[in-house]
This record gives sequence, structure tokens and C-alpha cells, in this order.
Amino acid sequence: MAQTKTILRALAGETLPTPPIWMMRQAGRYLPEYRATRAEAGDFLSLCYNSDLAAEVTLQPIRRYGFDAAILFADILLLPQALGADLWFVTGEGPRLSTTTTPEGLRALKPADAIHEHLAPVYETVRILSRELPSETTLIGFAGAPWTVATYMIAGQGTPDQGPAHALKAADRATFQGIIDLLTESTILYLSEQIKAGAEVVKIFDSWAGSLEGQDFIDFAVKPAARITKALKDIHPDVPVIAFPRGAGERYAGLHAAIGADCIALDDGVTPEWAAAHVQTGGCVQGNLASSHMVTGGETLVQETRRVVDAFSKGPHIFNLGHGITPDANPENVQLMIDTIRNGK
Ligand code: 1CP
Repeated sequence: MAQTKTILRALAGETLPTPPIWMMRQAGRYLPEYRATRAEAGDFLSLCYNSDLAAEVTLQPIRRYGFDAAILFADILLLPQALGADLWFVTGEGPRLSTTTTPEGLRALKPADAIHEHLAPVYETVRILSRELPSETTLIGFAGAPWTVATYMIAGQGTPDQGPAHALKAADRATFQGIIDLLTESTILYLSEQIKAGAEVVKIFDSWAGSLEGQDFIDFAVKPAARITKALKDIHPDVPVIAFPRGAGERYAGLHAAIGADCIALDDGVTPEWAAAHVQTGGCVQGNLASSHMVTGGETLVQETRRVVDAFSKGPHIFNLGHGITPDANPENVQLMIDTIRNGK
């Protein structure tokens, strides 16, 4: 049967007259209905593990805006928790984890195939969504990339420069590589299970890829993503993979082939014109309007939205922001962006 979902058509390489749209963090604190459901759940992690409420917040931006894709509501740090790390969120600050920095610490984690019981509520959220989403909306599953998840496991929190992870990589390569390998294998199992539950596309978020330099970028951003993509395609050959090595800069060129991904997601550190010439030539791209426009709005938002659409109009493109929408964004600016893309030409 010919594919009718616009995101799947773009991922298959089709150039569409109007790009399909979704937004990173589209279910989030900028929406009053999200804040209400989160309060009902009690806290962020309880929301992630309550399948009915997690499905509800996933659906909220679809009802409000009619995005072309829904992204499963969960977090990249649920996987290390399933591997045995302690995880909690400090209000106003962000995630905290017990640290893994020694051979003993690595050995104390569970094996990759022991994650599914802990993550069962996430798979249930996917099943609910695949029943309840409108027929034209694509369901995206996701996981963090091994390097990005490792940076949190090693530091025990978010870090501006991923210093502790770089330090472990230099001081105890075997333990560092062991963490990367465990995350790579468990991510394959985690994403494969999301696909079995109904995810139609999966995305690998490597938010901190940009701090990897030289051969490290190849070894710890490109190779793990390529291994995950290859393993998933062996099991689920028709499910597209989106890779998001944020901050890759000029290294975005050639990544479709190097990773084997159907789509490379771009942050706004590269211009759409450069990316059209150097990245979109390799396949579908996703991105890359700066999320700050969702705060500031106005004529600049309209112009920059048009600029992204126009720059990528000659090849396969999924419209998105360059990073997640922030809590201080104005929901009306999101509507203005969508109207500009869908009606503004
Ligand atoms: O309600 C709240 O206060 C929590 C805010 C929040 C939300 C809405 C967190 C905490 N995670 C999420 C959901 C989330 N996280 C999704 C759901 C789907 C959607 O996009 O709507 C996804 C895909 C993520 C992915 C994620 N979590 C990433 C990768 C993408 C990115 O933004 O770079 C990262 C790095 C995380 C860790 C994390 N979780 C939450 C926070 C505040 C952070 C970042 C901490 C830091 O900056 O270091």
C-alpha cells in the first residue's frame, strides 16, 4: 500500500510541497494542559511511568496543533534507571543519577536484556498511543545516544562541558567503553521493543555529540549510532531511523552514509542554506528553526520559518526546531509557525 503519512513519505526520500511538522519537547511545560497533567501525576518521573497520563500528554500537542508526528512521552534517562542507576529530578535544577565511574560500578549494572520489566510502562504508553493517535499522525519512539546517556551516568547530572565523561574516557578507557557498549546493546533492545509496541519511527538523541572531538566523534557518536541503526534495520527493515548528533557542525556532512540513518536531524548551529547544500544531498533532514523564536515570535519568526522551509524545499525535509521548545515559549507562537508553513506560501 502506498504510504500516506507525510513524515514516512519524507523519510522515504520524497520531496513534499509542504514539509511535515513536529517539535522537540512538543509535550512540555510551555503548555498549560501539560502542567495540569503533570500536577495530577505528582512529579515528572511518575508522569513518565503512568502510561495513561504519559499517553495523554503525548496527545495534547496533537489535539492543539495537529502536528504530523507525536513523540512518545518519556525521558532518555529511564534507560540507565532500568539498568540499575538511581534517578531522581530536582525541581528547577534537572536530573540526578547515582554515578557509574569504576569497573565495580559497571559490573553492578544489570545486563542489557534485563531492562524490559522496568520499562514495561513505556511500552504500554506506545501501545495506547498507537491505538489512539489520529490515522494521519506518525508515532516516534526514541532513546538517548550512548555518549549522551553516559555523560549523565558518569557525572550524575547534566554538565555544561561533559567534563567528567571526557575525564573517564581519558583515565579508564575500558570502563568508559564498557558503559558505551552496555548502553549501545540495551538501546537496541529498548528501541526494538518500542517498535514492536507500535513506534513507526525511532530517533536517537545525541544532545552532547558536539563536545566529542576528532576520532572521539567517530568512535563515540558515529559508531554507536551506526551499530544501533544496523541492528534495528536487521530486525525491522522498514522502520526509519532519525539520528540527532547535536552540535556536529560541519561534521553533519556525510552522516547519513556514516550512520546509515534515514534522516539526520539538525540543530540551529548550522544554517539551513549550508545544510541543504551539504547534508540534505545525503537524504532527508529534520530541523532547524532556533527554538528562541517560540519565545520572541513576531515578524522575525515568520521570516525565519519561511527561510528554513525555502532552504530545504528542493529535497526531503521534516520541519522541526533546532532543539527542544523551552518552558517560556508562547503557545501562540507555535501556531504562528505552523500557519506560516501550512498556509503562508
Ligand atoms: O516537566 C518537567 O519539568 C520535565 C521537563 C522534561 C520533559 C518534558 C524532562 C526532564 N524530560 C522531558 C521529556 C523528554 N525528554 C522527551 C519527551 C518527548 C518530547 O520531546 O516532547 C524527550 C524526547 C526527552 C529527551 C531528553 N531528555 C534529552 C535529549 C534531547 C534534548 O533535549 O537535548 C535530554 C538531554 C534529556 C535529559 C533531561 N530530561 C529532563 C531535563 C530537564 C533534561 C536535560 C537536563 C540537562 O540540560 O542536562
